[in-house]
Amino acid sequence: MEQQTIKHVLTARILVLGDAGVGKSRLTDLLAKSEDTPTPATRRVGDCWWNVQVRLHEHPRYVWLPPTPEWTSSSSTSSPTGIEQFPRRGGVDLVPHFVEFYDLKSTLRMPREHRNRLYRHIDGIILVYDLLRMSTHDNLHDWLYQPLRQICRHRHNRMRPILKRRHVPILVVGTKLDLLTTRCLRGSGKIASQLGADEILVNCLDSKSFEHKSRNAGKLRKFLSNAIEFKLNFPTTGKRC
Ligand SMILES: Nc1nc2c(ncn2[C@@H]2O[C@H](COP(=O)(O)OP(=O)(O)OP(=O)(O)O)[C@@H](O)[C@H]2O)c(=O)[nH]1
Ligand SMILES: [Mg+2]
Repeated sequence: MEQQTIKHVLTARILVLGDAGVGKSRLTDLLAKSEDTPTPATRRVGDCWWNVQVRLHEHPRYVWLPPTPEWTSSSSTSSPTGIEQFPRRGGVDLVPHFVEFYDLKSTLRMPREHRNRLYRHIDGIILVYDLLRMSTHDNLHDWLYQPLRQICRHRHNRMRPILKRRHVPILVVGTKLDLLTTRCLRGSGKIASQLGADEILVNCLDSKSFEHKSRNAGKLRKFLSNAIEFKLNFPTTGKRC
């Protein structure tokens, strides 16, 4: 296991976007809650424009171990030389990372330049809509446009949209599942299938919505790991690390 000090722990930044009142803040409370950050005071990080909450995420990283020769008898049929090929061996290291969730305070009108400065450092995006108001789902395309432009320009050095290629990881969350009485889900018309992203439907008021080993927790873990991979593969140049 690699020796790490707190100074070496990388931070992935996740943007939480959606219309006012869809449940971004309640959802962020659930996402940032962990064994290490059980109370709001332990996970809040100050920022005047954003509600920022932080948690730890253990990212599995595959490590190769040095190859070791395995000698077999000369009559062995598995290798014509009597020596097995040097088999590659490996194991999985769990590397801790900080994850910061940036939840927009929609009552504040933030200068565009200020927003863009954050967007270029974003490693994952969570799009939030209210299952009872499908107009909030349709507005997600608009929410995504500016952050994607900044990420394309500063992480991929491209002006054109990169949704066909490896884009920044995106997770779509529909909230207020507890209040939903009829099915209003539209399958292929949904933004998640257009983006090839995972989607989670939740009740943000239920503290068990992301319970350990649940399906939602699995999707969240996969998304956070993808965000860390994105950070490592497409680093930004700038002051933040
Ligand atoms: N029943 C139910 N209520 C919810 C759910 N998610 C959020 N709410 C309620 O919806 C209201 C708005 O939730 P917030 O989390 O403040 O919404 P927001 O997107 O952060 O809103 P702004 O910060 O104004 O943009 C609050 O009264 C929440 O308690 C949910 O899944 N189920
Ligand atoms: Mg809020």
